[in-house]
Amino acid sequence: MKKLLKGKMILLLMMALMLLLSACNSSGTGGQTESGASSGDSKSSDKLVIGFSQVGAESEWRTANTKSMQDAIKAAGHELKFSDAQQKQENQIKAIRSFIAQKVDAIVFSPVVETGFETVLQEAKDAGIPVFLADRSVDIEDDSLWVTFLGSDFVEEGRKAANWLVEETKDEEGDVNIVELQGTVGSAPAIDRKEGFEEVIKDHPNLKIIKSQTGDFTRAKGKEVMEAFLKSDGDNIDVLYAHNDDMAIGAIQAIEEYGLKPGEDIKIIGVDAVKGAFEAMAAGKMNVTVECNPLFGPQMVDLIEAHLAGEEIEKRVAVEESMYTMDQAEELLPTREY
Ligand code: GZL
Repeated sequence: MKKLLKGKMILLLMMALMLLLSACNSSGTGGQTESGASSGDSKSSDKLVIGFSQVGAESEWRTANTKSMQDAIKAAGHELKFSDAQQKQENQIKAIRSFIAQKVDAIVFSPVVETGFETVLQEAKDAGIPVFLADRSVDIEDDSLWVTFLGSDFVEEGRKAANWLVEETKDEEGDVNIVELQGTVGSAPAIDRKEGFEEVIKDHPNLKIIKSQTGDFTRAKGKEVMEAFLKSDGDNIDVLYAHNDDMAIGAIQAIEEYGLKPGEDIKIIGVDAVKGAFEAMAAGKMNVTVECNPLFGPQMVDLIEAHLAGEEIEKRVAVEESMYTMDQAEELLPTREY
């Protein structure tokens, strides 16, 4: 009798142990909690295949952004399929179609211009592949075509540039003649940085944009267009507003070759806050740069993993940024990551 009882006790204990083990196993594998958020690891822990269609390699900013994205995707253990569009829209459309054909888990896309992507983004949606906008956005009504837009507020960057100039010239008599090097025609940063700058200077009639032309975000084109500005208005130019530091650096070369002192005879305003701008400011050749932070790779990977794990994602996620002036450059230059 005793033996029978003992045997039953052991059986009951074994059954209880098995029940306990199976309960632990189900709660530890990211199962849903009441709140709907995933329990435990709230991100997809599977190895993902991520297609990344990048604008190009046109600037220091872009190179740093590409590295940030590539390093973050690799560090998270995911596979990256990368495409450099060389600033051509048709190459981005081809790349996205290729990612769809390869059935990637997610597409990250920095649109070279705001329009002309509806069809291919609809194709990605029809294929059930989520699209994440990085850096630049698109001008499309149907915002179901992308999960989120992670990037800077370019209009605010334009306002910051203009507000610095308002403060810098508040005690000056007469007109302040500005030449503007715009970014890539039709791109979100070019459109928005112009909008933000003009929104501020419209209340200061002495601040006048006398020439404005695209330098396509590159040093070479920035230098070429600044040479033309100097040829037509050289001694009448007080300020350069460049939509990125690379064009400003190209323009600085043109100003020196023309025989004027950049940073003194012509004040230089750039955007991005890349290392080249800090070097120019430390040399006294540039006055201010508005930060546009490219190092959001880890943040983008977090957003992709959270979305694929079923979490709600904000439609718009802004990148926090600052502004740096000539007097800060020497001290900050060694600390700059891009
Ligand atoms: C801004 C980015 C712009 C940079 C340029 O987020 O899209 O493109 O300002 C780059 O340097 O070419």
